[in-house]
Amino acid sequence: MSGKDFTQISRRSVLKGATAVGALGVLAPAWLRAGAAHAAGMDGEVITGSHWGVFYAKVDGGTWTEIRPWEGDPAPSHQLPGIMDSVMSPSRIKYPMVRRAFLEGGAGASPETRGAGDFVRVSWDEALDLVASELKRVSETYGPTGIFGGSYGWKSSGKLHNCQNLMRRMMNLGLNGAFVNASGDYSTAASQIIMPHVMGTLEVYEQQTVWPVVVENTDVLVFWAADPVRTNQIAWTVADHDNYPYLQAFKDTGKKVIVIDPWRNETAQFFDAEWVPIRPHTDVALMLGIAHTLYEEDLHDSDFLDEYTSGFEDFLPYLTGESDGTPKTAEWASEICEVPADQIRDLARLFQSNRTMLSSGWSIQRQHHGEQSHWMLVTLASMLGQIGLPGGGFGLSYHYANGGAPSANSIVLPGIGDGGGAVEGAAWMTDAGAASIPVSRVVEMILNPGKDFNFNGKTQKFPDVKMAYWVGGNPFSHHQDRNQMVEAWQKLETVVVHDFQWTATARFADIVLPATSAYERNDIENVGDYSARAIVAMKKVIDPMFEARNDFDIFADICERLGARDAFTEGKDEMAWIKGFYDAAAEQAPARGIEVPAFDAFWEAGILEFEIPEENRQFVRYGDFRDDPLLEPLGTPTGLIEIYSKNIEKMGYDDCPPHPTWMEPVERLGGEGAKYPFHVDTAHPSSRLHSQLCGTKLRETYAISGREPCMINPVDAEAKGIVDGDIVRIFNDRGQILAGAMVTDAIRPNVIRVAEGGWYDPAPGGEIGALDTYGDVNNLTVGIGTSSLAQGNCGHTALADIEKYEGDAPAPDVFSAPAEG
Ligand code: PGD
Repeated sequence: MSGKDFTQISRRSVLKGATAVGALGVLAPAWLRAGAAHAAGMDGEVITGSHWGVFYAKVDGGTWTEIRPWEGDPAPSHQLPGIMDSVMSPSRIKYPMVRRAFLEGGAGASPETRGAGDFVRVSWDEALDLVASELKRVSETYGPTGIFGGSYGWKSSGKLHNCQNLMRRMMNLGLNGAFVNASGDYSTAASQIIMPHVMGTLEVYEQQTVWPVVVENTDVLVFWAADPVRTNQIAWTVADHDNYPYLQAFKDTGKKVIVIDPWRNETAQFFDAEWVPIRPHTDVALMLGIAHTLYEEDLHDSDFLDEYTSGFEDFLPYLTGESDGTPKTAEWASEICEVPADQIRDLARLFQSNRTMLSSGWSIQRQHHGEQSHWMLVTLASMLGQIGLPGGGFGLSYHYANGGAPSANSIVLPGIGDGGGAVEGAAWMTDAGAASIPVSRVVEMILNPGKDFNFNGKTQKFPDVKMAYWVGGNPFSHHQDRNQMVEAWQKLETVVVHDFQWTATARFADIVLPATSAYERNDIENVGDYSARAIVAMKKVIDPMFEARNDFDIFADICERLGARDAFTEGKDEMAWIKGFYDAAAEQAPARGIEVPAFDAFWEAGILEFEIPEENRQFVRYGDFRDDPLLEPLGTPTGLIEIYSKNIEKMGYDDCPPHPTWMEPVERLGGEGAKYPFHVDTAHPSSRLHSQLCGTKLRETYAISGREPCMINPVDAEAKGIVDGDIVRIFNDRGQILAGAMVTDAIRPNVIRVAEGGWYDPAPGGEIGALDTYGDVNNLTVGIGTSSLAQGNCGHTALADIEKYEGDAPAPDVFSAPAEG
């Protein structure tokens, strides 16, 4: 892939993608054409938007026949054809379905049959009555903490059909807020708790020093566990892809790019970068080794540390070894991270003698003791003294949603509210348990009601949850330690899921409601999480397939049964809500000195673009703070960068000390007692968004022998007798999966890589511990929290072994719909 030129691949590659998928048969299947009959009459081409970008959809006789990117997209995602296929795929949920044992035996009956696919089709009325009566029964029987409504996930773009807000709106207005919520996310849980202590902001979702400044000023660009070429394809709102021309521009300068990662990722290949194949989970050690060299060679910036940071003097004895007898020298670090000591010292000198941008991804905080990684990165950047200088310092979001793309002078859309939010800290919660848990603790909560848990300085009790309601997420993909999760789910009495795809989460539910996809309804969204450079009318492409309904209408009907319909809908229909959001945003226009069209004109045009002011092309993160730390203090207790945090010291956690520290993870390569010889890298996929689109024909462009690919180094493959294309079994004490071997020297020895998001597909029988026939890597990962501080997920922490699978491998069975009963 090296040598890829984004300005040239752009639309061509998508069309090529379309051809590739077309070659697999992009023609609508027979059942779609039958289902499309009721959509007849909608013809022509409409504009809409998605996590993958803005695009046009062509409809012929009510059937969606073509997809092509918006001309304003500089680098359309090759995944676009998968979107069209997701609407038509055999894994589409067509009707309301109820698990047979639940229907016949009542809530909680035969929980071990969850996941077995034995469903009965019911009418919408039956299904909605059942959901409403379960909501009432569980809250009346178990009180306000009986229902879990912390449903997390990447749902679809759109300000109205935000199914998670809609679900909580139903619970707030229909159940008086009596549900357990969740805080944080699976992406950045550790950083978004530690960074406010260190920098006074979340950091991970903030604007970066913008790309034009980086292209012009940065001499050494370091991607530390970051792969922007792959991950900027998608965004939380609608992807703009504005970073791609800048990546190309940086490449054209010929300046130095270093990628620190166990695999030579797509970004390393694109830049033909210097690759530092670090041992996974040892980045803090490498950073300490670099920091020690800076100190030892008197290369650190004492003036910066004095003026802009607090607590370096308390960290220093740890760095030098004065406090624990272990100097964190390059040699010490090398032993742990397997980067040669000379190279560590060279990196220190290179960073210090050049304008260096340390751009980090998030996987290094999505692991045991993940809080330490970004804290140490900030400490290292502080010692280099370039924070707040053009092109220097650190950035935690260049790889996400096109962070660092200059921001437009835009109006910003509001969205549907959740109707009030759960009442955290209310009196009734203190006895019953926490009103909200850190999101990745859901399984621990279900398995341990009443147990104390720590979180960012507070101790609370896990509530006793009996019912879970999930919309817009796939926890049977995103959560760790799958078998422990299956065990927890068996404790629940009732599980309700809305989705448009038969994900494992839907298969493990009792009541499954078919939601519309984002392409079967109208909505509105900003384009570009950071650039906000347009607003797109997300126009309905086709009528809802089969019996799919909008989450909004489903929840309105449930609220009707709970006596809260009017409060829920406020008497407005879909287009009235959308117009309301637009009109509210339009009120910002005069203050911004811009004019925007009236709603009808906007809707007709389909997209409204905004100018990027010149000053926004010069933005330097922490430039103001650097100019005047007294007038522009950080939001930390000292107003400075906290290398030592007295607040964290007061919490007294032994798994999160008050300054950045190398802490052994629960398991790692080279770690004491490491039981298995391979680290499993679980990076994000190239041709899916988490688990989304795994059920589409796109899979046929990457699956190996029908399974999720597993990268393995040729040396390891030879030792294990594995060749390219073999079906392999990867296993540890937590679980076992099948995968397809991809032998490549792009991955370092002793590390194998299986992307997260492969659909969980336990072999027939489905008992706990069953072989997963497709390759959901979260069968192998640990389910513990990062530490008492953030309680984030450890999705990248896993050691395992691998072997060639002998015998007849069971075929994956998850990419179709269960029988209609
Ligand atoms: P998605 O596959 O995006 O995964 O976890 P997340 O749950 O977000 O699931 C979204 C689901 O929502 C899909 O099933 C989709 O069909 C459904 N959906 C979309 N639109 C709608 C709608 O309008 N209505 C309804 N009802 N449903 C809808 C992702 C999570 O995984 C994240 S964010 C991260 S960063 C983590 N990454 C890793 C990792 O790197 N490594 C491991 N091992 N594990 C991870 N897990 C986390």
